[in-house]
Amino acid sequence: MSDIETLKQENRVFEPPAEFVKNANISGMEAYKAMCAAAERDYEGFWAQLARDNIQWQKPFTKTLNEADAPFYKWFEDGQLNVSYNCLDRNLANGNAGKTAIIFEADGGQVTRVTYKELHDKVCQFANGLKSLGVKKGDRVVVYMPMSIEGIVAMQACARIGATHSVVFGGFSAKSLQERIIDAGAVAVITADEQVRGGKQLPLKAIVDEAIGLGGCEHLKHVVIYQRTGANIKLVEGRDLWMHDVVAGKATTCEPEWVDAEHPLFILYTSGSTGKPKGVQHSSGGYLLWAMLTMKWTFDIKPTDVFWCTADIGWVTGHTYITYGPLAVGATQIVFEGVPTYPNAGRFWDMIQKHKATIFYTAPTAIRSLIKASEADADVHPKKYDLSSLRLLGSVGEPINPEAWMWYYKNVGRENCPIADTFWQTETGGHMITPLPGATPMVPGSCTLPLPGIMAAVVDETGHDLPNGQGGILVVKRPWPAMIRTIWGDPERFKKSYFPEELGGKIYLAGDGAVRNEQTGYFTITGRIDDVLNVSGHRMGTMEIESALVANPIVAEAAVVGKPDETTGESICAFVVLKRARPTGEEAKQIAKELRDWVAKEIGPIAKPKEIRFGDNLPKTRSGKIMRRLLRVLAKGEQITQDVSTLENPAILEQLKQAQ
Ligand code: 6R9
Repeated sequence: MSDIETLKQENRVFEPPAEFVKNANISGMEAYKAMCAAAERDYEGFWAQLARDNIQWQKPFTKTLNEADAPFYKWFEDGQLNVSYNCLDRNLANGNAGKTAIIFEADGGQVTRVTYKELHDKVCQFANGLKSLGVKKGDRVVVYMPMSIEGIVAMQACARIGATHSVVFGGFSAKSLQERIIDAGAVAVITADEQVRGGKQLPLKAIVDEAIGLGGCEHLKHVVIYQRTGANIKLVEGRDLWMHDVVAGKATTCEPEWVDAEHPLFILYTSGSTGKPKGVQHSSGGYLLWAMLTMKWTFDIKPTDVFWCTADIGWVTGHTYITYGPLAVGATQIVFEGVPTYPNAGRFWDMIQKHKATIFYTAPTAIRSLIKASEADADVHPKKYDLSSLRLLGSVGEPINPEAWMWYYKNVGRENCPIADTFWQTETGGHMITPLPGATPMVPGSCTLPLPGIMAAVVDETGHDLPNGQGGILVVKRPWPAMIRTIWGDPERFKKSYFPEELGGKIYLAGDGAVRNEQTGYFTITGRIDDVLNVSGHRMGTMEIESALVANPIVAEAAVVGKPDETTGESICAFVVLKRARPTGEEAKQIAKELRDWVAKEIGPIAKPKEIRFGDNLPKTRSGKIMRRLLRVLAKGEQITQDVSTLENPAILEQLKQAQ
């Protein structure tokens, strides 16, 4: 039975623990429904009130939502604020100066703590340093950093001076980095000498050099390097500077640059259905508001919590739930440099025990791999650790299958912690559909109901509502403050990708399929409806990988599809036609390895196909379209039962059936 089939029959319901409900920020379903009703009644008034109550505005806004230029919506447009001020200075003023902001644990286990005052001072010093280099409001700065206090400092310092950051995940290749530096028109790159993961030192600065060496980065003036390992690296005179030199002697105060609510706080590149990644542009005011509200609503954050989001700052989850959300609400959070399996697969549980984490937010792929590891080695089973500090769990990045949900609930949460299965996207800025831990009865595998103010729906291809029980496409019918503002440099693509004419041009197309339960109306996400794969919670465009493959001189054609994978959710399967004869046996293995390494070099190791199959050709229609749906069936190892009569070359299917 497929996961979707199991889910349709999933009827286990888990009520939130009574004790949790009693103390929750949103307590009980009635409270949730009342908030939803308030948003329905007066949509703008609902958001305006929240924005006034949560954000410290330098200049209050008078207009809430401007729809004149839809879908280029504007929120709180005449208000002015500074995001870093809201995350740091506000906490100094309200008694949190001496509170621990970050508990940083390095790969090797060393722990460093910084208070809100210390973090504020570091951010101000670096902001002053960036200013002294000539970086100013509106400039773009690429951040290519390991998980570190300094990574957060770099992002916050950009926000402080009104520079727009674009974080590139440390696993991306020189070529991917170069493309992003060019697309963003960055004036500076902030990086580290190396990163440390799983006991290994991996280069970062050398990759920056390689990226710049590929050309086209003339707008780039500075490379600032955080010294993480002390490795021997080359410095380019007049361009490269150590972070410690940039901050040396700088003042620990820095007047924030007040920006309009719509000022772009960051650009974050993500995969879409074409080869070129999209620079998702976010605002300052609306984004910050949602980061704060979802910390309060979904994570029920309280002053005494120790919050831990295991994401990397290179992904949106690390932006909203590490760099911005937790700080804006004055929380104490854990930041982790390493990987869940080093020095052993008990690392997460050990850290929860040691730092007394109360809220733990991770990805299904991590949970599934830790289930496997704890089955192989009882010593790393969560039961072996004292996890009694936990009161709430979260999941993000991909659908969590009911089996993994149950394991997480029983073994990590000891049947006493609600699980927030949070559905959202880079484009949405924060959570969209999720149980509220003190209100929503949970069903394993369902992200349940939209947050108050989020008008999510399931519709057909023409934008008409579908009845519960019928699968369709997931949309959001009204704009919300944290939504994507545009695709950097490509407003037309923004409109086409997210507000297609077929749906009327004004409702947001998420790119996922969904179905609502007939009785409860609960949402279950059925997966992407476009050519985007989700591998270990990382978004990868099939076209991106195909372009990388065909860029190799020996490749004539390539088609990439997703294949269900027990641990990573989906895995990448590539069908490749070479310019020479189809290789078999050892030769095929050898070439497959070369191509895998090639993709790692072109995009990054996360994009490496797990499987590569060679054919004399690909299955095509008479008009020459590759029939990917047939390739998906072949990748799964299933029999083709679909109609193949439109296929020009049916014989090719037999050849591609065989895995190498
Ligand atoms: C936050 C993040 C977005 C895509 C999204 C969907 C999948 C994320 C999910 C989920 C089912 C969940 N996704 N959370 N699917 N249940 N709780 O992951 O952003 O990297 O942009 O990925 O991830 O397919 O469209 P991003």
